[in-house]
Amino acid sequence: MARGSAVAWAALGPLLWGCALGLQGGMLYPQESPSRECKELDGLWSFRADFSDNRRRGFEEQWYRRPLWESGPTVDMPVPSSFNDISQDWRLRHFVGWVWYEREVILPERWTQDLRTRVVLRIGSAHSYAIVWVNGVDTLEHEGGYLPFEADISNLVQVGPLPSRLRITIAINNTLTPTTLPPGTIQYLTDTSKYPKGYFVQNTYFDFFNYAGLQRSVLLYTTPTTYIDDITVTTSVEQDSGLVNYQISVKGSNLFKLEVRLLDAENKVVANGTGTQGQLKVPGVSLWWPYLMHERPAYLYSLEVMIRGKGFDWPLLVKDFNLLRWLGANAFRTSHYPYAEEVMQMCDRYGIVVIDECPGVGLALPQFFNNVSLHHHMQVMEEVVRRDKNHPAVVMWSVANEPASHLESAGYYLKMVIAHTKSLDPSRPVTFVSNSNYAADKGAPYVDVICLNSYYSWYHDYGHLELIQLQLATQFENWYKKYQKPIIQSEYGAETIAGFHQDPPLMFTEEYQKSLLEQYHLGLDQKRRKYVVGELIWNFADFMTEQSPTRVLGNKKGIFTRQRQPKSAAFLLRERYWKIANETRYPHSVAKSQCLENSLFT
Ligand code: BDP
Repeated sequence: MARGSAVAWAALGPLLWGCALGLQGGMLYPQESPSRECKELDGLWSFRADFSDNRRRGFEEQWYRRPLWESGPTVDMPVPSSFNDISQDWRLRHFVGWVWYEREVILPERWTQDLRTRVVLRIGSAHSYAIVWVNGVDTLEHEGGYLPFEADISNLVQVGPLPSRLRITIAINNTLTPTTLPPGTIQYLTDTSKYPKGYFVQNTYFDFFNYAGLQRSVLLYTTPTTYIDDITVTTSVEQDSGLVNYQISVKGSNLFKLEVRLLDAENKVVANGTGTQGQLKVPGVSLWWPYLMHERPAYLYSLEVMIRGKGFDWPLLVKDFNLLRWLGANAFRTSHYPYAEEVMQMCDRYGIVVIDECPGVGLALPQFFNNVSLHHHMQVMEEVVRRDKNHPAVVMWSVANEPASHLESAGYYLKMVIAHTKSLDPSRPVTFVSNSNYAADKGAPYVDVICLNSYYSWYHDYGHLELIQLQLATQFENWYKKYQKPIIQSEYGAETIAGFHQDPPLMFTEEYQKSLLEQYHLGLDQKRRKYVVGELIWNFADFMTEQSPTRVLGNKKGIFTRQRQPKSAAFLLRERYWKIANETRYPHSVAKSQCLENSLFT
């Protein structure tokens, strides 16, 4: 955002909001203010994995009733982090079942004595099913990793004599079932000549390691008892004025007076309002604009981002955004689950466009398209939209990655999830990412933008880079002829082991990755000014997967290593992205790329 200029949250075009969220209540990101305090609970928690045969000893012995150390040994576990990579115990890395976290907190006296204060416990994410106890009292349950959940615990902490310590116990189960998102299956291997009794494995149908635990921040925060529960902001532009429509939901009392102030990047008030809904007008508005994006044609170019491990990590986050800016990239898809809220805030600040994807990945088997899954999937979309609706960076929702969309049942399922998402937010396009054939795909009729993953000269025609341009052109032409919709190449890439070199290029070398991308780019350039509106390579950085003969310490399609060092392809992409950015010297483009300095709820 240009400093000193008036600012509104105008996104890429006029937005109309008809949001009717099914979920009760909002999920605002906690921010300190004169009336709200936060207490982060990041740091060391006590931890135990329940290795008992049925994984239920913790419930049978009610571990939540007393301090965890009283029921057996515990280990230190950092929060946020994935528990899998922390210890030297291989059993924990591959553990499936219930793990137990515990942390004691001393609360400020005011929080427990002042009955005009609400105390809320908020968990940034717990993968994948969580039960929370506060001082041994069952307080909260949540299904699904990657999204926040919270509970008002005032009643538990504001009782009688000061509870000097608050004990928070969280049991988390990372088991994936046919109705979780992503889905998975547990397979018992019963051949006793090969496997011990009761032996099972968890099968997943996606290509990343099923990291689990408290992977995002846990915190306590306060609000007054009459408080703002949710804010929905939509924006539009009228000549040089920005129009900010707001809807505020207040809870706790009907006796309140609401004053609304819109602040710019320097915290100067640029518009005022009153009441729970209204419109603010910002004359001479400076619009949010994607990094290096020109207007005609607006084009997304970037990499899919897969965050290492899954524990939220500020240094890594800032490094990744510095890399994105170095590359000149202006977009990514949150493959294949919603990223931490702090990532979304960085996208707003740095002008990075987001295709916001829910954890609808691995919908590979016919049995995954059932009514229970559909209901849960819709609920997850409600949670995603509720959390991310106010981010100007979010330009599109993605409800799934590579579902088996050639199935009739998948067609109905995708139609319903997409329709539901549109009803939650009519202002943004909705898509899912397909790797099906254009003639067979049953979900494509319902999307606004066709997103395609293809791996020419990687998963087939190995080594035959000379085929890419032909096959890519055929792909684009077929899809466009059938649907006449904008298309994004949402994945393409090649596995590359940093330091492997061979010329002429061979698979797995840095030269092969570069040449493959070059061939794709030639193909993309043929369609770029027509209907292809974005190219997202797979992948930003190498990432961990389950073990398999096709993965060498994880997926190596990154243009950066897992340690964020560039492979040769990173320099190729950097050149390409900056060239595209400079092609049109539109005033909003390179010279004046805008990004927001402040998050919405300051
Ligand atoms: C695509 C998936 C992605 C994988 C990628 C690959 O969407 O999650 O990591 O293939 O195989 O099909 O590298």
